[in-house]
Amino acid sequence: PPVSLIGVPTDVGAGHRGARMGPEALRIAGLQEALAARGVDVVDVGNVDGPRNPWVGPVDGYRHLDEVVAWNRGLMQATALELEKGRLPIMLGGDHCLAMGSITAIARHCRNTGKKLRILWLDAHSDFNTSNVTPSGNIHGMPVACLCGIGPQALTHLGGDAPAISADMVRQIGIRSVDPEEKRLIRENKVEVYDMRYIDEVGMKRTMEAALAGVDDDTHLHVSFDVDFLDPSIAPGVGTTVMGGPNYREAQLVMEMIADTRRMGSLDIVELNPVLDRRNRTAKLAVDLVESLFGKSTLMRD
Ligand code: DIR
Ligand code: MN
Ligand code: MN
Ligand code: MN
Repeated sequence: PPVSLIGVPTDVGAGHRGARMGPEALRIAGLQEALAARGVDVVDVGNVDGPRNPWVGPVDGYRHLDEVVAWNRGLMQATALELEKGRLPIMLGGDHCLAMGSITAIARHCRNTGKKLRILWLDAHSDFNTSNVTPSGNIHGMPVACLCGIGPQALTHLGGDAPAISADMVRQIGIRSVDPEEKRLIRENKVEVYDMRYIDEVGMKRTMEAALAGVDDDTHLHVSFDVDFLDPSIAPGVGTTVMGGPNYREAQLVMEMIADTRRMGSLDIVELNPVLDRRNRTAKLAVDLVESLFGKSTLMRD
């Protein structure tokens, strides 16, 4: 399908400032040109607007809650608009709190069109914290919980009714940093997690086969790609790096196997922080991986 790039220059959900520059870094790394070169019809619709980052501490367990809500309302509308046009939205983040706005719109679109929703959450973190267990108050650590209906009313009910999704739609891959109480919530809610130990023991190919099991012609596949999923040695441009992530070849395989399903209907690229990067290499790597998501193979295959 045709693609729409939506810039979401927010870092109000993060613990570091700079992810607000992520959309420009991805543009400068040539995302639109790379997709166009693959024959994809791609337009850049520009940036969603939202409040500035007040850079203050948590209130009742949440940092910048009002600002996070405002950004996500705007993004939810922008995402819905592109989906209604039959286009595949790519969210250029921006911190991972933006997945609440994008996925709330995507889940509603799926309900309206009778599609099943499968969400691949590629991340070092589970992002399933709540206000009473978060160590930081940073809302980018909470979007999966909020989407599943656990969180502040303003975020759980972004789309009107809650929950926006059910936990059984989610597959988390690459996980290696989960806070102690967050672990309990993940178990309670039965989120399917393929952590790094699983990937080490079973291999990335079988991990992806498991995560994609059941995806069929009636499935809308949403990929929420937190670039801290990648090993920090290849992706230094993120605020919360965690050692021991997938290497370049494993990441390529993930993207190629997603491309093979031909079911990807939307994509978030989040947490890219150019302030922490070296010569924009993490953005360039993200573009390289997105090319694979759109069918560019590293091998001589068709
Ligand atoms: C941590 C970090 N679990 C928190 N989360 C991050 O603050 O909730 N998510 N970095 O991407
Ligand atoms: Mn559609
Ligand atoms: Mn994340
Ligand atoms: Mn993360």
